[in-house]
Amino acid sequence: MCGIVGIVGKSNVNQALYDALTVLQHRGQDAAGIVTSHDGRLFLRKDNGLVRDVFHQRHMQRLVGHMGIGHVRYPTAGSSTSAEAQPFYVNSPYGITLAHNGNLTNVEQLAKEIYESDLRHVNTNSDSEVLLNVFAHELAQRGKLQPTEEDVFAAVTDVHNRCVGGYAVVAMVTGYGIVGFRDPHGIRPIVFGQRHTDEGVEYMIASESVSLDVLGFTLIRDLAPGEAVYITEDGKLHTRQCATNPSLTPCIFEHVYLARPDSIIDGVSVYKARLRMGEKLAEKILRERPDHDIDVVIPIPDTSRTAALELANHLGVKFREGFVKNRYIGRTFIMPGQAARKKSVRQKLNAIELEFRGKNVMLVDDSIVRGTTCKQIIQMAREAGAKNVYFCSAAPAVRYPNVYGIDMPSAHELIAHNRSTQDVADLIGADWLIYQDLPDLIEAVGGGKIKIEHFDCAVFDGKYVTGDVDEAYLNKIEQARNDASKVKTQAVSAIIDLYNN
Ligand code: PIN
Repeated sequence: MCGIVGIVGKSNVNQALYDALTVLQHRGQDAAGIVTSHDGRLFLRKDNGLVRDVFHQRHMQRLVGHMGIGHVRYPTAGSSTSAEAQPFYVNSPYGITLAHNGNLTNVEQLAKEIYESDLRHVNTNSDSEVLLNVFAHELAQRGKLQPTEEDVFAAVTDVHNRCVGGYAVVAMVTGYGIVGFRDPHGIRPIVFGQRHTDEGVEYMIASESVSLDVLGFTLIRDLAPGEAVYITEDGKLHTRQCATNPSLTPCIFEHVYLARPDSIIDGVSVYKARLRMGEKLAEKILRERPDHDIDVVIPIPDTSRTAALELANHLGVKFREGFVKNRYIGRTFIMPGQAARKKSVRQKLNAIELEFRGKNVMLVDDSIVRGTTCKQIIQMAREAGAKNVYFCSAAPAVRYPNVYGIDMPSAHELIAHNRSTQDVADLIGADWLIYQDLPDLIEAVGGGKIKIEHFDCAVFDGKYVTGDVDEAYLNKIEQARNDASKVKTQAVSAIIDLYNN
């Protein structure tokens, strides 16, 4: 998961891009980058780290220009080098830079085509650089010295014809404008908006509406699946449906925990969706155990709070903050001769004992992925004196990997893969485990004022909306991930190696 932003402004956009990236920081803390364009020149700063650590005064001073794009990256297996920080750059045609959120499922085939047919060199193992080269190649095919919006949209159509997977993209064509586009299933989110200044109208394209709000932009709308928006350097806005068969199946996990609650995705308030998740969970609890003995509902901070609050309301049970999160977790220093140690849950969360002692507590989290964190949290609740520890997940059991840009580990790392609810309850040590039912989650997100019937729910039901993901593909990425973590080879290159063999 990553965050992307693009701004065409009337004055320098460096500060606005920086601010927008800090608002999107929850989408990726691994690397950050900004590129701006001024007088036909590009200015780029990108590196590993948080936005506040990557950009210093001297970098910001260099990032001049009235338009630019930015990116924050989430760590995925094998993507930790600064060379893979985005935006990526390719010099021909025009000088194009690109930032991408998502993942291409046919990257190995594209990488081969780019090298063998398009005669282009890709310098990293990132699928985003592959995507950039496909877009650049297709735009170059128009053979124009000055590309028009028609040329840009035709290139996006060609990208849709060649690229499969989940992708929300911003790309800057130096000296001409910024294009944003969304894959034909609309898996990953992307919105655009405008703000009025004394100098004229400025436009922003971003992963989430919250970055528009915070910077004083008004949301115009989400990009439709397959649609592109092109804003020229002089501030003219064009939109076009570039896919032949678009259909909206957005990633439901954005609502579970990826997106900020104050964002609106495809017209649905993430906050309201989470409230409804809590309501649905309460109904399920009352169906399963009408005579439940829950004394108190306690969220595991932060994402689950909204669902937990509504769950408690509907059960008529007290909602209490039983865990306090340390907002200032420091770096982990690697000492000579020692391997890097992960911060323990205990360093991040502390229990308020009086909320647990002698009580039957219902802990609520947004999801259970590996099950490692919740196991430790349940243990903490017991040590704080809880009589019984029940556990509720606002999402259904995560049983299958994500292939559209969320770093959901390979199947064998998922605690619920090939396991029943009771198996998982036993493994995490819960006295009772309740998962949200998938139809309830779909209703919670898509059953509000704005109706959405179909979502990408692959992590829950194993149905991949792009239709190209089969057992063999999943085995390949599992193998690639293992290789990546064992010998630190890059996931994409391992896929390519497997493909070539
Ligand atoms: C919570 C994010 N949320 C917490 C992510 C833990 C699964 N985990 C998914 C629960 S927040 S585990 O946004 O950081 O507040 O199942 O893998 O142990």
